[in-house]
Amino acid sequence: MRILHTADWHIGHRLYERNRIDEHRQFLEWLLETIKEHAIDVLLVSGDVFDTALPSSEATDLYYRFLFQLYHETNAQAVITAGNHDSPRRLAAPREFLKMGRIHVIGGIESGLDACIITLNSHEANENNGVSAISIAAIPYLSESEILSHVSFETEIEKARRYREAMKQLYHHCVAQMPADVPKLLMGHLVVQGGEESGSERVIQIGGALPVRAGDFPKDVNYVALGHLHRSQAIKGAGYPIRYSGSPLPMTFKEAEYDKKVCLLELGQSNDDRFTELTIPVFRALCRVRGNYDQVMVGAMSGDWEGKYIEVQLTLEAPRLGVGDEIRDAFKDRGGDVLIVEVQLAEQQREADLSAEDISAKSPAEIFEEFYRTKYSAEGTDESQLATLIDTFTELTHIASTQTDGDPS
Ligand SMILES: [Mn+2]
Repeated sequence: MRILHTADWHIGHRLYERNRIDEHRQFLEWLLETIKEHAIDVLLVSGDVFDTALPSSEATDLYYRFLFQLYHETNAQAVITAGNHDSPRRLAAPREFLKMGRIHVIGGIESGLDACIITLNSHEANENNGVSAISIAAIPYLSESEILSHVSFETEIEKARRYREAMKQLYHHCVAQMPADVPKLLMGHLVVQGGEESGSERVIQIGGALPVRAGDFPKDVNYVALGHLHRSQAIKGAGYPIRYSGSPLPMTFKEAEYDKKVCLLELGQSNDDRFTELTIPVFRALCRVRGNYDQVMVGAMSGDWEGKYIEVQLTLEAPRLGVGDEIRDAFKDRGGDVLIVEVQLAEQQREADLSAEDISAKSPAEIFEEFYRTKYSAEGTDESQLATLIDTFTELTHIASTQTDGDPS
């Protein structure tokens, strides 16, 4: 049985006001071809289908056209969950109708956890190494308030612990409800400790809730298909693959520095599973150009910028009027579209380099203290309050670094 895992499509996303619908259209065309080519039985989409809770008609149209093609042109079934960017109710509104097309959509958990457990049968059991059914816990994004009842006397630390504990219980409950003798897959749209953010995720759990750890997921599971972090990555420590597929499009210029992927899982008999990654083509290149004025202009005039989006990080000795337009025009002459010109004065650049050096020599508590003093300097620092805060901060970092029942590497 062949499973394809993807997440964080963010259809409708705009990059500096540029519409990316063509990139999404090309991705979904590629995805459909990939599903056919690899004879995929089940497509998993682990949240953030759309970029906003109220997607445009253009974005909605693209999504439903894809679902129709998936139904019409392939034998694949699909399981789609809501992420923090989606409206759970809106995404799940056509669920009964989509079910007729082998597409299962889970928005929220208001109908109970058992409604999130989906058992799928394969069309061609014999061709699929004898694996004829799988069970999937399709858990959508759950906010802290959804999963924790409000108890006002709890400290923040207790609350954070309870979130982690609640998520752990939730997955254990699901696995306990699943048929014993079929492969088990878990879905989730959350942060698992050890995962690397890339800055575009809008992670709101962190800071409040303690992240779930690899070791919190139940045993006797074949694969965990995660969404939320946009960088494709594996989380170690469970004895089976826990993967973030990552987003198919780079959401920022920084994210364009690594490959975008979908995950292919082939379930075999007696846990003989095979896992591979498929690299998604780049539909529109995102390029970063750094340097002083001369370097950037030479780069603009000598490069091939046709169809590319460009971020320029320009270092100037002194402020200079109209420099942004000059740079935009230079790239435009060679087919490039400059989305942003970030100007930094050489003096600031040197200061930034210095403080970056500084930071690596300091302890987290020292950095926290500095941050606090800078942020609240105008109000005058309450030293005893600051001392208490530093103690709490140290305690928290201590908890984070000593609880190693998972493998944080
Ligand atoms: Mn996302």
